[in-house]
Amino acid sequence: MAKNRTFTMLKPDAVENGNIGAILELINTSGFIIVAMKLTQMSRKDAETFYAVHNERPFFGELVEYMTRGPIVAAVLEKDNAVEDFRTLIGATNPAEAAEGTIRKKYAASIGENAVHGSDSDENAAIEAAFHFAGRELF
Ligand code: FUP
Repeated sequence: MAKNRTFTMLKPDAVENGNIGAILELINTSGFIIVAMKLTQMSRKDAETFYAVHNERPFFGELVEYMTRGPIVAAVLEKDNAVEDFRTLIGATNPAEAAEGTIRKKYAASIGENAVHGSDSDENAAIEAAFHFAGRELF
């Protein structure tokens, strides 16, 4: 399996709850290398664009409120099979359904505030990384 990249955000609840360090530790010990990272805050327009695929869904307004209420950590991670392996590490969207040991099982409160994002395809990983990082910020 070739080395490839995925994009993640440690969402506002993870930052507010002081879980940046613990989550990055899990990411690193699971074999992911950080190749870009920043603390940043999404504007309303940023969040509406990033989550445009969900704009007809009933939870869209709450999702935008949540994702803009405080800073996030945006990062790009490299590993063999990065997209799929990171989805496994974060666990199901709803933390109540997430497997033991996953980031969402450990650190997420609810489906609406689920601590962490992970890209769902190589194509979306590239789009999402480019949304948050300039070429010179990727290593
Ligand atoms: P995931 O790929 O696991 O991050 O999940 P989705 O892309 O399906 O959803 C993106 C975000 O929308 C979730 F992280 C939280 C929010 N969401 C809800 O609030 N309610 C839902 O029923 C589904 C998603």
